[in-house]
Amino acid sequence: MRWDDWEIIKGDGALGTCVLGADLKSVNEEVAVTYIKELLFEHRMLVFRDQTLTPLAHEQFSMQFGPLRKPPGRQCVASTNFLQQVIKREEDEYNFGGSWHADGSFQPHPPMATILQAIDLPKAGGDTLFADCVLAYERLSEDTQSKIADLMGIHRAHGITDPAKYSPGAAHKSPGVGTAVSHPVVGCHPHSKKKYLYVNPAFTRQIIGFSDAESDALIDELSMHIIKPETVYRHQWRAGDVVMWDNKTTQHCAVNDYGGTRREMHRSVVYEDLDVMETP
Ligand SMILES: O=C(O)CCC(=O)C(=O)O
Ligand SMILES: [Fe+2]
Repeated sequence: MRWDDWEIIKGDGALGTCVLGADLKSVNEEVAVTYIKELLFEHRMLVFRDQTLTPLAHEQFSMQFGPLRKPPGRQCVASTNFLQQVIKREEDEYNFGGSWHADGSFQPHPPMATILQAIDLPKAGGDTLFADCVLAYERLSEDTQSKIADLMGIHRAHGITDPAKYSPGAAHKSPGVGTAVSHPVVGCHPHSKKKYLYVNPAFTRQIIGFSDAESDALIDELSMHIIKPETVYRHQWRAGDVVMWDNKTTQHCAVNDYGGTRREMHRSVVYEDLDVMETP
């Protein structure tokens, strides 16, 4: 089916827009890529059902949106240069992405999008939660919107030295590792121009100019606001699902509720060309 015949299904709630009829392995024209980008920037997250992407096809599909980068120290899927394997084995306790976060917010230029494909799913559980940070911003009171308008947050990667002990709370309170970077608390999407909240409990460490106590309180308040049920979509994975999210205007959390079972996903991370970086 051609891109202009795809069916776009969207409910009234946050996120979860489904694109039906697309076969991502045959997306190779610029016009189709541009259309997917427009859909992504408008809906913030897209669910493509019934896909049959080989690892190479997943990588090639992703590369059409911008340069790919692989997080250092992670193994690539065989025959690919950038496709990351996200696996939780039967014996593992820690799951990758198990606390609320925006990918790479600790980087000076975080990725534009992430494209995740289900490879091996548990029989039950293993959903991913997605929060709509544009809707979260719009649902703030005007007072809060003006209070946070010019604030900057410091982000830093968390250092998981003992994954089994890792918990979202512990990550938030830990000093973190790596270089600190700062981003506006209220971002402005470079393409849709929509404002979004950009604070997450995994990587946002401090609000510049606030005391530790004030800063913790505001990060907690905004983080809790972002993950209210009205702003969250819960994706129950099916075999063949590929989910693509705008990494500025959404946050996500992989639910770790399938102990003793294996789960495997393939993941590509797309960056923007440096000349079109965000200008909040
Ligand atoms: O495994 C998942 O559902 C999501 C993991 C995650 O945080 C990511 O791929 O960025
Ligand atoms: Fe993630």
